[in-house]
Amino acid sequence: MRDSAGFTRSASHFTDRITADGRDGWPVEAGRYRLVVSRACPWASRSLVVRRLLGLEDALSVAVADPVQDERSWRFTLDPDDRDPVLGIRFLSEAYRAREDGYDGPVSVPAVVDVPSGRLVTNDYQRITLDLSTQWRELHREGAPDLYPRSSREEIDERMEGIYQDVNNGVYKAGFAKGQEAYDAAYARLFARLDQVSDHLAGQRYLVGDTITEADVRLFTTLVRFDAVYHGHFKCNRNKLTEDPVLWAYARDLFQTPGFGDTVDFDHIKRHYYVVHEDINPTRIVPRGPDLRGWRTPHHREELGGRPFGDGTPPPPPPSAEVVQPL
Ligand SMILES: N[C@@H](CCC(=O)N[C@@H](CS)C(=O)NCC(=O)O)C(=O)O
Repeated sequence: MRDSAGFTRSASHFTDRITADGRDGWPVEAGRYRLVVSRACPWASRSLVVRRLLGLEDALSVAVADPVQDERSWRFTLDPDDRDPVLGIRFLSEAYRAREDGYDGPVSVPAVVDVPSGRLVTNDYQRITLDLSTQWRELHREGAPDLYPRSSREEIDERMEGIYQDVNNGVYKAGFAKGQEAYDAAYARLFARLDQVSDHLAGQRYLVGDTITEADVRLFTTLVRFDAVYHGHFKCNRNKLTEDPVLWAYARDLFQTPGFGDTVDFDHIKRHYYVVHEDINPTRIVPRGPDLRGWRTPHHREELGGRPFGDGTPPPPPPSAEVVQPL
């Protein structure tokens, strides 16, 4: 984009879509794309959960970045030779630069990269999961749930918007607030929304209808980080998740549902936030707590009824290469 001074400002969002009809030049194709994530990142974790629920592991391979970025951002230091074995690159920024010559803007995950050309296709985290649900249908596993059913999209969108503003992004607004007033406002909105969501979930198992939808995936990825990171590091400390019986049971229910908890790596989560955000944690000390064993305890949410996968079935266990150290 050109501004009045005439220099070219790099786009920080790449919003091409991978679609069934290939309208942006990127048709859905098994094996063609690589999803680059950090297991620490809530936005990237959405795509990991959705990919698991839909059974897209074979069709869309995944690269997991080191949870701790350096000054060159996300890097593949968990892989042999510090290089992603499929893309052959050491830093995610290389895929951004393959897409846009000289790119020096933000490098974020999730990112989907075209394997043959090595070029970034999209880092549009709000869109990626919805397209996995609606555009990649042909490659879904048998029994995959419909996470974004047409008949309830309006309600799903509305719930997701409130949760995005006040919860998903709300914790960041509190954590990175530069002054008391901004922090107080974010804190108030966060807990007001969580109270509202908690009331709603007291009487029904999932956010919309009686099955898991994209809205649940998006709420889950924030809740699962709450006590480990947001409560302390981001000062979201009116109460812990474990102190809200409804939300805690809801989060455990999802955690124990195949496709959710098996994507979660608390070690990556904690190290990313506490080590990378030096401005709010200058010692970079990673706290030992909290005790995470409660995630595996019974939640009793089945008593509310609900059909987690609708007419579908739960996904099988993750491929062995993707198994995360269990709690
Ligand atoms: N803020 C990103 C959404 C995804 C995001 O924030 N990802 C974080 C990790 S949780 C990221 O990659 N940030 C860039 C960095 O930390 O270098 C965007 O607006 O595109």
